Amino acid sequence: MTRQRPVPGIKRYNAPAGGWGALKATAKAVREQMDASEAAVTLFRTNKPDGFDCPGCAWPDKEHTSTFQFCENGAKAVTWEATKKRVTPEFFAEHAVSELWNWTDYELESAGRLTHPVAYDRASDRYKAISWEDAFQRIGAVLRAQQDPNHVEFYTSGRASNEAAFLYQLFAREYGTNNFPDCSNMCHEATSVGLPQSIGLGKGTVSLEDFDHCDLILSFGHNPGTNHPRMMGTLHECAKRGVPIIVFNPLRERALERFADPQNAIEMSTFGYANIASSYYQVKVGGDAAALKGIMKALLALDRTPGRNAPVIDHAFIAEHTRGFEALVADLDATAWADIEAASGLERGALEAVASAYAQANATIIPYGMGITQHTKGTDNVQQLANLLLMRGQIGKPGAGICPLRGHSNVQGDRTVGITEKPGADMLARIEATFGFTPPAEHGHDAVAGMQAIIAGQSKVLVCLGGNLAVALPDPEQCFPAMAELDLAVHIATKLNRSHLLVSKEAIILPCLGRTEHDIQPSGPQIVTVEDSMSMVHSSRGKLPPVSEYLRSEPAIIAGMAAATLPHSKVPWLELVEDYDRIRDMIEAVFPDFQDFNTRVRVPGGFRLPLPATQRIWKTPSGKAEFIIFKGLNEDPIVADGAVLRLTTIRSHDQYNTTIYGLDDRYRGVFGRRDVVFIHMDDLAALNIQHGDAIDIETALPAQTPLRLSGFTAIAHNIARGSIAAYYPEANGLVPLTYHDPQSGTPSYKSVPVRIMRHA
Ligand SMILES: Nc1nc2c(c(=O)[nH]1)N[C@H]1C(S)=C(S)[C@@H](COP(=O)(O)OP(=O)(O)OC[C@H]3O[C@@H](n4cnc5c(=O)[nH]c(N)nc54)[C@H](O)[C@@H]3O)O[C@H]1N2
Ligand SMILES: Nc1nc2c(c(=O)[nH]1)N[C@H]1C(S)=C(S)[C@@H](COP(=O)(O)OP(=O)(O)OC[C@H]3O[C@@H](n4cnc5c(=O)[nH]c(N)nc54)[C@H](O)[C@@H]3O)O[C@H]1N2
Ligand SMILES: [Mo]
Repeated sequence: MTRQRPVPGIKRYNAPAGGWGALKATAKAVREQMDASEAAVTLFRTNKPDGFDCPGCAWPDKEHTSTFQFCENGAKAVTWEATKKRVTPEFFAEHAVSELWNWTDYELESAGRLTHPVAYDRASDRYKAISWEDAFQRIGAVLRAQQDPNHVEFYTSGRASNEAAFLYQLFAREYGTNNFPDCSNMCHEATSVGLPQSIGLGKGTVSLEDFDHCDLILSFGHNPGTNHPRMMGTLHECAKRGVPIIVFNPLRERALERFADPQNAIEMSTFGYANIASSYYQVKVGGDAAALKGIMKALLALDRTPGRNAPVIDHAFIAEHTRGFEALVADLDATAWADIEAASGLERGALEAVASAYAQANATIIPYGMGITQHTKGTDNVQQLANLLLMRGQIGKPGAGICPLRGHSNVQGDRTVGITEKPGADMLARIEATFGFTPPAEHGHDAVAGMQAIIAGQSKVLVCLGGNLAVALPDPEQCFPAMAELDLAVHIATKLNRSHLLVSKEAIILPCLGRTEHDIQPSGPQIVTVEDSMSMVHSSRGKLPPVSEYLRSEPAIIAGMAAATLPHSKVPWLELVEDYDRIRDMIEAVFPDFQDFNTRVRVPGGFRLPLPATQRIWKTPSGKAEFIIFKGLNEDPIVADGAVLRLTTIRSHDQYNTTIYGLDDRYRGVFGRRDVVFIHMDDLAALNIQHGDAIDIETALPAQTPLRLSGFTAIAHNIARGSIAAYYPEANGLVPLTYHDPQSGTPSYKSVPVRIMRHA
């Protein structure tokens, strides 16, 4: 290999993931945000039976009863919320909104926790303190003045508790709309739409215990060392047990290669580590469906091999439990190996080896993340994972199943308690029976449709329960200016972000309690509840004093807005928030799966919601699990031009979605910067671009005006050929808002055809 010239901020990182590097990074997060003594106690309270649920990821804990599980990025999430820094009315008096606009996303959030409700004052271009009562009255007045309730968008980000989310959907539905853009629409919507068609359940089927019994893991498109760090403990145990872990990822992610468990005293003292992946396949960006078709085709061939005594395909399971297998076989037979190899970037032999490992395993788990879902064919991708599992009867038995890695810590729970733009008849009937009003049945907007309605000038009010919608969505050039045309934007938030600075005719920021803080209501201290990736519902109780006496809880804020908007409401808003047990009783009344909610959630570890597919009960229209065919092999339109690459957008190790904790991405060898694009060295050479050159990137979609991003730095990286990667949200300007999965509405953040050229 030729020696690369030095590029500022780019260094090779040779150590395993985790280990001492993780401990050092945690100490740094604590030092920068909190008092060390306070932090030790706070971190110790994370994911304890009587503590709070980690606001980081949705990976479950061993029954939420284990001793402290160390997690660097969980520590960052907690210290970021429990910071000593404050954004007060004095802060806003000092900094005009137009000045703050020029701050980076990192600087905005690191200014600290919001302490007071504030409203935008156009004359001074500043946010100014406002009383809670005045804020609620103003919101109520604008909402009541709308001609049509469908002109209002109610956005939810997945950190909201079940109690907050339930009240929020109730408020919007009594007001009269199903416009529920939700962070899940940018995330695992392909799972929520795809899996019900396949197996009659839009959630994962495995539990944490299943990982103790599996003998093969096929991992697709997720980066747990950064995004689900507590999963690394599980993968580490499986690897030590000798379970093969086969990884499909265009990038060589360090934590999937080797990991040193900071909980393991021997590994730490000897600088030891475990190899995680037994085989690592650098599939092309967007090439997973082709790879999966290849594995299924090879599996068929094995099954047809004369003289095999044990059948490779579970024909008995298929006959009893599924439909559509013959059509799948016909499609696989008609698909040529050469096309599979070209579309996946993987060789036939490699895919045959995976099929052979799968054929020998008794219990297989497939975990997957955004590398599968955020595509124009995200729903179809998810369904290919289900097909592969169904072929060997790997759903509904111990140690096997499908394992979507959810994003936000309660994104799954928010959907369970009614945040959906397409409500089912059952839920609507129960809301009506419980509360005595008729909720709207007409489908509302998801995230992309909601923003499109704002751009069209049709939606006039945006209420955000957390999040940073404008920055999280694709195409800021369209989204940012449209936000300024709204009549009103309301943001319920813990920290300042760019969406708050897109001030509309009126803009109000309402500061709320975070997970880590005490929530005291008239009946006493409250717990809230959340649902993790494995459908376990458990309680979360904040432990720290609130950062300001003016904060209110999310349920209290929603109730305040609702009471001010709906003077003749059928819902006793203010009574409900006096004691959250009352909200949970209402959740139980609307969702029968929450039977005995208040009792069961007080059992340490909580309870699991029913998952029919785990008992081989398929809640599909046919009553069977369905094989669903992926038509063709490619998701992107074929651009007949060898210079077209596929761009994927990814998270660094120092960020939580649009929250940037720091500018390093240690495991990928990037320090102090985020303006880079990862490219294979042979692709660089073919384009006559050098490692470290400044480049411009331009979308290459037929019949679309190209979107451009300029002045990024090209970095030679171990990534599949033909694929390039850049950080989210910096690269969102290259994702067209209209380029999304038609079935689930999920933007194609993980595959956009682009060209790159030397910076002009
Ligand atoms: N610390 C931290 N934790 C988080 C988050 C965070 O930002 N920071 N975000 C939370 C949220 S909301 C979510 S949704 C999850 C996200 O968790 P992940 O799903 O892990 O998120 P990403 O970093 O977007 O991408 C994951 C991986 O997909 C790979 N990939 C990209 N394109 C493709 C492809 O076409 N095929 C395949 N097979 N792989 C591909 C990338 O190389 C990357 O390793 O994490 C949650 N947890
Ligand atoms: N290009 C590209 N774009 C993407 C993605 C990608 O992979 N690539 N991923 C997508 C995904 S998976 C997701 S989930 C979305 C994320 O989209 P969002 O959920 O909208 O964004 P976040 O960055 O998680 O939101 C951060 C803000 O939430 C607020 N916040 C934090 N904690 C709390 C709390 O406890 N309560 C309240 N009320 N507010 C709080 C803070 O003000 C903070 O600034 O982005 C999507 N966008
Ligand atoms: Mo997400």
